[in-house]
Amino acid sequence: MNLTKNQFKEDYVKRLTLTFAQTTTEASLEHKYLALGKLIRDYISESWAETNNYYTKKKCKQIYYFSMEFLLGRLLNSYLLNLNIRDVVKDGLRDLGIDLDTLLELEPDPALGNGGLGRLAACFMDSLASLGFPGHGCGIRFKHGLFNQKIINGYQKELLNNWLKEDFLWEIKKPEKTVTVRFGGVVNLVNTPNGIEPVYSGCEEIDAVPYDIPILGSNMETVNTLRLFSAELPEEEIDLNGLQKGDYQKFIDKKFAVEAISQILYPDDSSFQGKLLRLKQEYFFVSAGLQTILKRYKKLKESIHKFSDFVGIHINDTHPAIAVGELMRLLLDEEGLDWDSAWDITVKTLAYTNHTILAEAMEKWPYDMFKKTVPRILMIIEEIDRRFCEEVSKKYEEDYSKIDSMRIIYNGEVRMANLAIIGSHSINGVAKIHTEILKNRELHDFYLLYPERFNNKTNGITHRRWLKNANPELYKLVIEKSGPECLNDTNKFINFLKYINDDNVLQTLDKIKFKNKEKVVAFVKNKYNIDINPFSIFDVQVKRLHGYKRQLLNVFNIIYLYNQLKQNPELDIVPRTFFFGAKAAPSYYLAKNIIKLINSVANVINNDPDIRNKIKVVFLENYGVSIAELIIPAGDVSEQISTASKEASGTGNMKFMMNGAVTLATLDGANVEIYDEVGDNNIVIFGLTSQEVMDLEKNRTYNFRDILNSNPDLQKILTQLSDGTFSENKEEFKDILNHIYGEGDPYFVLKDFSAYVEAQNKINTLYENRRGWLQMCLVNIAHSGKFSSDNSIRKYAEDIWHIKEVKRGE
Ligand code: 26W
Repeated sequence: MNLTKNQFKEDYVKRLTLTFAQTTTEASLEHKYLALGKLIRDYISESWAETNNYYTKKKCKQIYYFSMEFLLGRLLNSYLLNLNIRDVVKDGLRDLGIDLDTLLELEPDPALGNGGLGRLAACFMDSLASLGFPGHGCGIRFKHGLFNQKIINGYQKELLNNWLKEDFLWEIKKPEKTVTVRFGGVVNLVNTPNGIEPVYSGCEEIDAVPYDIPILGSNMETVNTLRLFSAELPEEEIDLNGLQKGDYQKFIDKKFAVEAISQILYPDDSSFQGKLLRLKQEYFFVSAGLQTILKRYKKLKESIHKFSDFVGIHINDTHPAIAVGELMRLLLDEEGLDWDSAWDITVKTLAYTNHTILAEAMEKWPYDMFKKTVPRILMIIEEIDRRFCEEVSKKYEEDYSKIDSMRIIYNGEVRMANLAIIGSHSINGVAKIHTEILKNRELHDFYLLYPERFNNKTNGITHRRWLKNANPELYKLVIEKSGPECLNDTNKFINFLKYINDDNVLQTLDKIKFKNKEKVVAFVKNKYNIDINPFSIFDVQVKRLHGYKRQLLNVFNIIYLYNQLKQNPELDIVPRTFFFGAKAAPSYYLAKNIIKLINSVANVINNDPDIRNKIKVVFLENYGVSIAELIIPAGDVSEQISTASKEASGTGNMKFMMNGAVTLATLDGANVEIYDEVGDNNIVIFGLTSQEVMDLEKNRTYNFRDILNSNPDLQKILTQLSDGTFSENKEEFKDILNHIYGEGDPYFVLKDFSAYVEAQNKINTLYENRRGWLQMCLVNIAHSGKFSSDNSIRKYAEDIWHIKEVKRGE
């Protein structure tokens, strides 16, 4: 937008005075922040209304991205950047004696997601709006987001996240757009003059109250909507439940049970637990979202048969897969369509993305729980299942194993992935290798049945948040050198390659990285009182803690290095600082035990004078989007070391690459594509391949003892886990030891250990050649544009959603 400094100052002072009846000198920092936020909201509002009106007027096909999680991160700085007024605002505030960066730090970071899946949804929202696509988000307004992690004596403690403690600036409550969601009760199908109709009795009805957050595009005209629903007790219920009769307890219990639905985000992204409340959450936002979409559709006055020409709905993993049943219900019961028409519309409207192949994370609901909670949906799913079996048996005749593997209801469970696949016209994985594994192994039978539905959409990240906002100096350099065409097309980052031999550019890169590292040094000193060396290699592994992500492999190498340095303090290595940031699911004991190990190892190493500060270990508490924005720009080495075949894609790998780090990786997920882009000389690859892992798993031929017996270094490390080296309590690391000795090292940590140590040595050698290292960083940055979520979204738009960019002027 066009805004002069003086206009901004005038607007700001006015906003502050009108809202808080204070001048800039009297106002508290909090009020200064709030006034700025409210002013920016004003700036956005007009375009927001215009965008919506335009979409309706032009009847643009709109996409709704249904996701249980949206890990947005702070929004104020993004809004300023996308409005292109950050510099004006910063200067204007400075004139008023206010520091913008201090205000930005006051914004709460809404953590409405666990990790990769939720952050991907947020990147996609940004790209949709920035490219001018009509695409909105739909999810839950959790009162409490992902827990805040506190490390106490090395252990993870979970504290309640309370991001709504102060008003959240960016949401607008829309009570008039409330819809009703129905749970439980009994449904009977009765014959009426209008045909068969479901009659409900004894159900529970809940209000889904929408809160809208504007998603502002960098194109400065599109403002899409993220609509999050909150569960409330309907007003009539308050009466019925006895407020007037004085029966307060009953009322309180009921209100509590209803509001529970949007109280808290499940913090587990590693194992499916089949909890009733989670099923209710899923149905709650899916039903509310679909009802809203249908209401909007009615305003277009188009035939319901054309629904999928105007609406596309994307299912982000299986969490919203119940949409298949709910959309069928709405079309059959509310719109009065026949089965075949309803089914045709449903499949054409829905598309599904798979984000994991870990068996323990697959959603399978107990049949009885499903039936009690959403009886009408179960009836419909049973009919879908029956028809599906009929169709498949025509094709495969008596091959029952095929039918059993694909049908939805099986063994007393409702399998949500199967439901999503059968009810969608498109099924995609999130990286080439992941999609291949889906087609050839996990979902092979489905692939044979519906080959045309399967496609790959490699993940991406928004360079606006992960470069422009997190690392503004590097962004400036890339744009300046690679040309303005980069602004609209990150593929043009590749022009940066021209500077591969330009010493000035290489030195600038070096300086920018160093400054970013100094910021981290100051943060770590201030927060943990640990001194770290900005000249050391910043080796970073930040992501959820999970066995397959193998933080354990990283720690084992650190212990190995420690042992080496103890034996030979003169050992010539480049100083290193190992950073970890990771939350563990509260009930995931192995993961929590690994956090304790990292902290215990850190404590010993950081305080051992023999080590002479050659290595340091830092655990960054409460890793989330905000910490990521600090640490990723400072990373030299990006640790992407999952057991091959297990990480669907990864997106941290792309963020580090874009910020000029060298990837140390297995050939897993999108690492494979990063490798293909930058080539063998600009990445360090090690370890088992996916195929090798899958073969070992299939043949069950892996025996960790074979490795252990021939590797004294590993023997020593495992011994140290129970001999008092890292903890006085010799039982301290029993979950880790059991993971190796009891479970047989399921993620091949020991198997890949030597290769990893060798790869780390290679990093050391590469880093010693300063110029060569900087050239690698440059190559990585230049190729990172390929992994912008703008590219991913363009492909979703073209191949799956069939939507076009909207230019309002035209
Ligand atoms: C237990 C319920 C559950 C199961 C799976 C909750 C959450 C999940 C998610 C699907 C896990 C997830 O976040 N997957 C990650 O998705 C990213 C975005 O596609 C990928 O980059 C990661 O590789 C993948 O692990």
